[in-house]
Amino acid sequence: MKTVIISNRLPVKIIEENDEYTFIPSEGGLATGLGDVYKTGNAIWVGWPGIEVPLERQEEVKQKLAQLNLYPVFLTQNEINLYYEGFSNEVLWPVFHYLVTYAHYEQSYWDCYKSVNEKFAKSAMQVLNHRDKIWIQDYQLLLLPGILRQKLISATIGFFQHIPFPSYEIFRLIPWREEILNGLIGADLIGFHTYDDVRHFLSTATRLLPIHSSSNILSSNERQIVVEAFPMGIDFEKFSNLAQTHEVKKEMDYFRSGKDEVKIILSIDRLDYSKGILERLKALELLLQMHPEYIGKVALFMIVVPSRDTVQQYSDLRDQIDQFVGNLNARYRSMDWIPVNYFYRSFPIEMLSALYSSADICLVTPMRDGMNLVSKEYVASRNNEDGVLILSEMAGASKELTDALLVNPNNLGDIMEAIVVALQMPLEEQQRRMIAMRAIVEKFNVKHWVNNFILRLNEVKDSQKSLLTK
Ligand code: GDG
Repeated sequence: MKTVIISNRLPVKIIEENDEYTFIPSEGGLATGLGDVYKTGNAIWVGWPGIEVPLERQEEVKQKLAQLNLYPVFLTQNEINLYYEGFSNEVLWPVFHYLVTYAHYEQSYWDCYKSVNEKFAKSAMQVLNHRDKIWIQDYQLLLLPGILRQKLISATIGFFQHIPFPSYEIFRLIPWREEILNGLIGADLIGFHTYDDVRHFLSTATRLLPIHSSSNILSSNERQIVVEAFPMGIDFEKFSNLAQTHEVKKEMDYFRSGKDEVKIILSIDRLDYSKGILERLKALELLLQMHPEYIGKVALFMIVVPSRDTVQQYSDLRDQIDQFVGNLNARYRSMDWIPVNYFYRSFPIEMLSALYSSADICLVTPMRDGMNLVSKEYVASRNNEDGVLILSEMAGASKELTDALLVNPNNLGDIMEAIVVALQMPLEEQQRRMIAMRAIVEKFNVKHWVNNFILRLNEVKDSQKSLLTK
């Protein structure tokens, strides 16, 4: 019996040099957390390797990935366009983040989403047998639990969704809503980051499908499906240790030099309309208008990592950010100070760590976010136990990090006031809050999350078996 993880992307970085592919294991949160599971001989990870591989080279890629316990699902550019950029990112992503007017309900997206989910099932079946434990990740593969259930009736299938699950009123707008739910309930255990997502899913499923729920258990055709919250954690030790390395300390000294009189506010996101980047900039503008005493005394370091910018809404957002930052800086800057230091690129993790460690305030204000790992990474990096986290109520992380300054991201005045409170917060209060948050982030780390999910999946399956034998 082995564990099979299935996600849209394999946890690898690809280097293509002189017509030669090299695959390096990636260090993303999920890959780290699952490292203990998939790097052992008794597990395998199935997913798209991240590039279009020509037919004649697929065997070579398969063999290279096999050395890392990975198994590829090969996708064409057309499939990436329709299944990933189309259905996943232009239908599911906006609707699940409550931005329904951004959704494009294209039939061709849906058709391709179905066929790519089938393709994942076909590839997975090459390595699966009915005694394996299957753990499917995220919204790109909502149909996969149901497809695999039909092929392997007694399989153990877990599913975890990393983004929010919306309320029934929102979900029911999707033209293919029943099919999506029927796909999901092929799993034995369905996990979300928060209890609110669980509630939304249970009420949506019982209103749209002929199934019942009792507490957090759905019953359908003699099968029971357990739905629970598993708030994802980070690799606390990695972020805490990284902040103490010589390399990061050197970056910090360099970064902080000449800024003794300036308080640093940090913001880090992928380019996404769900992250509230423009609203954050507007709150900073409000601060400079209402509290001119902070002009020259506060600087925002804003990193936006390029993402999905082939999609119109994303490139529009990038243009709006460019314009806003340019305008704000032009109006407020002086010869030796600038309010917004904006970077549209990604940084190596050491630089990220130096920024987390140097920032007096971390400003995380998504309009909606499944969890938000940046907020936890900031907390883990604060070995001195100082610093203030301002966190949106709409991020899953706000349910755990209750010692952050919690704000409604739509209320610019609220964000501005939280910034003022943070700027004036005495060190003792910063430490009291940070110590409490660090304890939570350290304890409920990513390994805890993985172990907890797998343990629960085993329990759920065992209790199903004992029900059947009664
Ligand atoms: C989805 C859900 C949920 C960022 N900039 C750089 C960089 N990053 C890393 C951060 C962090 C990750 O990217 C972003 O994670 P988030 O959780 O904040 O957001 P999403 O990408 O939207 O993730 C989210 C998550 O899944 C997990 O379930 O929390 O709600 O939307 O780890 O450190 N990493 C590097 N350079 C950068 O410039 N190396």
